[in-house]
Amino acid sequence: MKPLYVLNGPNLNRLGRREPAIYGTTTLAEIEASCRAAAGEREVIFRQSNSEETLIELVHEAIDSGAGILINPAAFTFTSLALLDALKMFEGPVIELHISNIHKREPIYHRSYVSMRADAVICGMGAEGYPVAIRYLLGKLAD
Ligand code: CA2
Repeated sequence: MKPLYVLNGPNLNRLGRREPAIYGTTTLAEIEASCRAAAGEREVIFRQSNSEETLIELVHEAIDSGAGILINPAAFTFTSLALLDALKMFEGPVIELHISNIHKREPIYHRSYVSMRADAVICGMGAEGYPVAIRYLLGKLAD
């Protein structure tokens, strides 16, 4: 059974420590645990990188060996055509996730390149969105 890739973009390694009013108090390690619990038997490859290049290489890895992608691209959401191009090469389900509700924020956060490829977008559910997205991916893969 191919794994699920859960990819997290820049600064998300600092979750739980700064700006709790926007991003909550859950750490990325706790989010990882919630993803693994939701995935059950399905392997989860959970990664965070501050580098666009590394995230693109992880998408390439998923293209070769992943069943689905859950990605919180953080700031690369709004800037990275290269990440969008990589995701377009992936044939399985792609979920874009944001902890905060990006549409409630400044206009600069409203235009997502990644949404042009994502099959579904979750935002504003806080860290709870991650296990919801994992369950959705498992359902899609079982269809
Ligand atoms: O809400 C999200 O998950 C975001 O993807 C987070 C990004 C932001 O650029 C997106 O608009 C929405 C920023 C992540 C910044 O990471 C922090 C981590 C801890 C504390 C403060 C910021």
